[in-house]
Amino acid sequence: MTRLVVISNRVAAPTGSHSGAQGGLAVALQAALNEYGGLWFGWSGEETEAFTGTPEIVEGGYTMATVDLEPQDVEEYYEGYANRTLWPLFHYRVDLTEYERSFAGGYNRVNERFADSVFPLLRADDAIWIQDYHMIPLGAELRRRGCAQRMGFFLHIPWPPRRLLTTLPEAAELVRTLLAYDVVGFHTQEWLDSFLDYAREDLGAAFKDGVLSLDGRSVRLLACPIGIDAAEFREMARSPRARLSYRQMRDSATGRDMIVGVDRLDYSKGLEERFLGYERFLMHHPEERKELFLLQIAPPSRATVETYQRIRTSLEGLAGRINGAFADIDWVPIRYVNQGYARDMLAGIYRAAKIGLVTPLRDGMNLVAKEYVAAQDPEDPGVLILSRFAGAAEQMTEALLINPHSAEEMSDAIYQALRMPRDERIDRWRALMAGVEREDVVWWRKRFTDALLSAGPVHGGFNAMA
Ligand code: ADQ
Repeated sequence: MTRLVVISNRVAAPTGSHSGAQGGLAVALQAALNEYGGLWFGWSGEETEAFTGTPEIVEGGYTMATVDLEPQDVEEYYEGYANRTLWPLFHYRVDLTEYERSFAGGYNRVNERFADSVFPLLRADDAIWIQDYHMIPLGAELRRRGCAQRMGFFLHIPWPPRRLLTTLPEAAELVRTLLAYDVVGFHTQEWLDSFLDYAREDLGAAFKDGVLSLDGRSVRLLACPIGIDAAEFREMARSPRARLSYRQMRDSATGRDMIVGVDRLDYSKGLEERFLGYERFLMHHPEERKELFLLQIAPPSRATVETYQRIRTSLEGLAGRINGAFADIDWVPIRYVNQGYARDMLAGIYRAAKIGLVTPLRDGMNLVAKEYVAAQDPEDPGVLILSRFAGAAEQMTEALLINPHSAEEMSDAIYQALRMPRDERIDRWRALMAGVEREDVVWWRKRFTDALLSAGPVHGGFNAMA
């Protein structure tokens, strides 16, 4: 029977405990692998003095195989090319992008190392699904080693506009490696179109019926928005721990309305702009001011990278300034917390919030927007305020869509959400929830694997995944 092989930078253990894997992607992939078994390969998150290439194997609902990397690998591949070159560039932040040849060299070296390590674990009839920007050239490396299996790639972050991508010295090379796959998936049509624009205009690729052709290779392009496990999340919102965190939030709110933001501490999430938009609201609506507060949960990520240290300092300053200017003896406008919470507790917190403020400057998808909707009380749902620049905005058109750069738009949307009649809140929520449930994580996985399956000859029982 054909196995699903998932390859991504970080992996989560099959026991259910996360081994450092972050966020929604880990949850989504774990669900797929747990259901069907298979192999998940990636970096352990650990360092070693000398790379061995021999993966450590952990068996459970699926097989987890991980390798350690050398310190120089981590510096150039992970902290360098992934976090300081591709992440900012693909989020349109050319101003923060670092163009270092050593980073590009390290990135290619580590992808070669991953290919060497995983190659012996592969079977002829595997279907291989490679995830995200850390591993763009891995498919090409595997093909070079003789892999003929079906291979797909999914990008979890935006694809930048052509003019921005051309600032990357290795752009053409990187894009050509994507031709090694049978299917390449993006969250939205917009990211797909940007990719297509570059491939056609700069490389002379042809495109017909969803298939891109270049240099004698063809690859199917797919817009495939990731979802959440909506049913699980809805249930979780009613669990005892969620009810407890819901009550704690309601009690501590003392009758005030809560706005919630939940994000990794990352400059792409628009946290500074969010604080400024909320500040604008406080300035423009003094009569409403003490009726609400903002809870911003932002666990630090990538703390060794300087741009992340800078944003952390800047946010602390901004929260301090706003609280200093507006707080009263019985009220603080911003509660700013830097820790992670268990998912069921998060569900209770979402449910207690009258407004979900999800305002990234650029985001591949954004799962928090979907989680917020799934956690709401159907009889008295809160209002989602969502950035137009999140991939999620393509699906979630019944949210209050705003430009996150505009403090005024944000302030107006907060006001509109606070005043929104219950009937309208219910109507909008029902439409949003229908989408979150219809296009959930199972739908996403199936849409991608179906495309991967139909891309090549069917071996064995891969159909069991459908
Ligand atoms: P991220 O940038 O990590 O993901 P997002 O999609 O919002 O962004 O997922 C974050 C996840 O982390 C959510 O599931 C959220 O609940 C969780 N989380 C955040 N803060 C938390 C906290 N304090 N405690 C506990 N959990 C917390 C990348 C892309 C996104 C894309 C996903 C999946 O940047 O655009 O949606 O991958 O493809």
